[in-house]
Amino acid sequence: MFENHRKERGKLLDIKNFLPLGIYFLFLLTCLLAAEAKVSNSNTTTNRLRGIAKSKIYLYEHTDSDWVCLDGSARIPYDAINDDFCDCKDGSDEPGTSACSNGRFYCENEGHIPAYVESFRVNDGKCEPECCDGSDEYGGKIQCPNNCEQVGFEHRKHLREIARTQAEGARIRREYIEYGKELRLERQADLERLQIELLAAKERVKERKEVLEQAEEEERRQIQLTTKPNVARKALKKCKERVESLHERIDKLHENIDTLLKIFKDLKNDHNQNYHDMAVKSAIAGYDDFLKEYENERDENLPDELDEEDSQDNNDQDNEAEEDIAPPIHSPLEKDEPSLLESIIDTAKITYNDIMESIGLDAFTLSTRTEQKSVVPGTSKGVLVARDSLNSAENEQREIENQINDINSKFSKDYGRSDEFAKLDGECFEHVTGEYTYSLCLFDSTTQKSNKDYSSTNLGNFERWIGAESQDDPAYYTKQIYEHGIKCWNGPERSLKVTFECSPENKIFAVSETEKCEYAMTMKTPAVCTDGDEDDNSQKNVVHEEL
Ligand code: MAN
Repeated sequence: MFENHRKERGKLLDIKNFLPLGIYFLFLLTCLLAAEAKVSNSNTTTNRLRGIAKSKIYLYEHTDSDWVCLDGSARIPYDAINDDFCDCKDGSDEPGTSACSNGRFYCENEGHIPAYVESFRVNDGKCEPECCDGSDEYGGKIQCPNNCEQVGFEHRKHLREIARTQAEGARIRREYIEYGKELRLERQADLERLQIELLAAKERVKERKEVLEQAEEEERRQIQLTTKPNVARKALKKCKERVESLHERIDKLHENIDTLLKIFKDLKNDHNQNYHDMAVKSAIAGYDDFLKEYENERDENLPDELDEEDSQDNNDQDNEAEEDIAPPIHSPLEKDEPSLLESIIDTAKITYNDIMESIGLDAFTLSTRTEQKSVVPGTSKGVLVARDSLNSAENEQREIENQINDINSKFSKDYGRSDEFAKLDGECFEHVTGEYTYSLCLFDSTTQKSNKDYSSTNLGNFERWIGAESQDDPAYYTKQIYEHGIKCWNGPERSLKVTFECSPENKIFAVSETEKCEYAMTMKTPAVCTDGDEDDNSQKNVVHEEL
């Protein structure tokens, strides 16, 4: 190919061999050649520099020696630049034509911003949007208008809008940072206060445990005091039951006697006295004797009055006995502690009862205070109050510990270089796509909900920041990963990566499933907006076109 170019250049040189044909023709020809050379030189210069950025023109300077490809892959005559024939491996000899597949054409785009398009798009009959000046279509296949003034105007307007939203985003971000700082200070103060409160709460629990132990000890003592009389009371109850059944038996016998007496009375009144039956007379005499004795005996024992007293006694004792069987859980309002005098009397009564029981006179035992106040373990007023008090102290301690754990877990979260994400902790956002509604609760979890049956699938829980390897890299706080979501059938556990982009508003911008059960989300947030005045050297985010 290099030879081809040399050959072209040889043909031009042969033209000079015609000069010796005549002075007239020589003069005429000289004038024509001079004129042609002038036009050709200016065309050549234009062509040679076509598609080259102003800043790169020095690389294409015309020298006496051959021109060297920018990658050094070949030496070619200067005229071979932009001659529509590709000589250099890097395509650098054809910046203004489509001859090299790997070349780039530079559009000046005056009034807008310059741009490069791939060489194959030069003179392809299409106006490239990147070349608003139409310079890529100089071949004549199509006339492309120069729109750069208008395009540049729109572009500058767009840039101003971007700058405005970026500045607004950065302003909000500064508020977030302020919020994060205050929150950290508040939490620090809360933590210090809670730690002091925890010490006091622990001390309270310790004291109340001791009080409960004392109350339980006192209760045990009370129970011991009541155990012995209770045994006696149970024996007494059995005796009373026996007495009752004997009373019933006596009543029955009285009834029988009354029946017999009535028979004898009838016999006495109705028998025929004229018969002088000795057996009848003897029976009537026996009846009279018995009746006299029976009535005397009944008068002496005054059975009705005795019965009444007995019955009253029985009732009283029954009540006491019932209390024995089901000892009362005495009211917390009752006075619990016996006075010294009461204790002495109780002790005397117990001793007296022991003696009476040992000689078989159980019915004459006396009830004691401790009997009336018998206690079920764990139910005495002292124990109940002490236990309640301990429970409430333990609850307070637990509550304080929970609050401390909560704060510590928040402290352990990385809210960004300047705590700019603290404000968004736990905030949830949704994004509806065709089939699913995705939601993201920042620093927590992310889900995919079916728009058909509303079933919800966990896509993962917050793991860490992944914007860059190092935390010092400004990009570090631009991406998060949520992992260990519900396992994909025949696949991995679901996971989601979020990329944050600057915007004054918090919103999920897009979600896609890049691989099966691996999701990518773009979220807009002011938390990553900076305007160059950042004191924390955060990354300067480019606001994306969607703004
Ligand atoms: C559900 C969704 C999809 C996922 C498949 C995998 O349909 O979670 O995003 O690709 O399960 O089976």
